[in-house]
Amino acid sequence: MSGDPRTVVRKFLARPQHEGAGAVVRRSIGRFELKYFDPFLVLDEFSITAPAGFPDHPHRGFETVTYMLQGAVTHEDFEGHKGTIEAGDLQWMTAGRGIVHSEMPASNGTQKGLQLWINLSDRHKMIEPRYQEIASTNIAEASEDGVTVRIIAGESLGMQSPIYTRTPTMFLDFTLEPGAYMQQPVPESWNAFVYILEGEGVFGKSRSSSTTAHHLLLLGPGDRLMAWNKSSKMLRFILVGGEPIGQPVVQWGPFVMNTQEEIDQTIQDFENFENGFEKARYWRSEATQDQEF
Ligand code: FJE
Ligand code: FE
Repeated sequence: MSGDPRTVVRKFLARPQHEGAGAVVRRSIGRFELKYFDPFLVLDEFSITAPAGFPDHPHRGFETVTYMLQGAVTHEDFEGHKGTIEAGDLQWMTAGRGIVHSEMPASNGTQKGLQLWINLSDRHKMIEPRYQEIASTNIAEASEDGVTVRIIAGESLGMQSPIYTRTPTMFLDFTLEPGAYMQQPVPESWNAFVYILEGEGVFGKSRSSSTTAHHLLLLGPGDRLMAWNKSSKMLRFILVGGEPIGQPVVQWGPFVMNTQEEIDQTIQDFENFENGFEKARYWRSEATQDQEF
């Protein structure tokens, strides 16, 4: 490879905060100090224990990617789409012009996972909603020299994910045994980050200091990432990259558009059950039907 490897330019520790109804998230992208990392709007490492969860709420203008780490979450939407994702499973939801759904715990104990919000360009904000779901057993996995990678989106070690990414994106889940080293190409024009799930690792340069779990590392320019596990425990992290959209972002909670006018229109559409929110008028999720929120 001819270009330079990417190095770490900023580092954040994601501390727990409350979101939804009693849910706890470690938010890295989307918090005050890092409002947007084009095209990424939010990265949450979430933790929910019943009765906590994310009851009926809308989305418009972006995609949500939910990747389960532990336990299970049931989602239901206003079109009657319903399903449960368990540890290792993936749901890639394109909200497009509008989704209203609930995301609630589906088993005892604590459900953990990652949720990433990926922006859509102005041309794609109002597309039809779409789901892509992959069960854990069907996620491509490759291993080589102490490195195992699960390919959520994009490609690695010669294997490719079937997920279609409207905004070009790569999402790889790496596990490195003690002593292992990895190298992964990342397109030069893309923004990319690492989020550490478990253990500690050295990223970018072999001689840099190591980073532990729940840290987000923003990567600088370059054409690949190098990482080392110099510890005696397993290292697990995700590497995510995306093509920047380069357009203005106006966000109002779960609605992400390009202008304030479009946000005002979206709030009206939601309140009047129009332009994609028609089915929200009489819908309430089964999970929240008997409850008051
Ligand atoms: C949301 C607050 C929220 N992170 N991680 C405001 F919490 C949410 C939301 C989530 C969410 C859901 C899951 Cl399953 C996992 C999450 C935030 O639902 F959409 C808004 N607007
Ligand atoms: Fe949601």
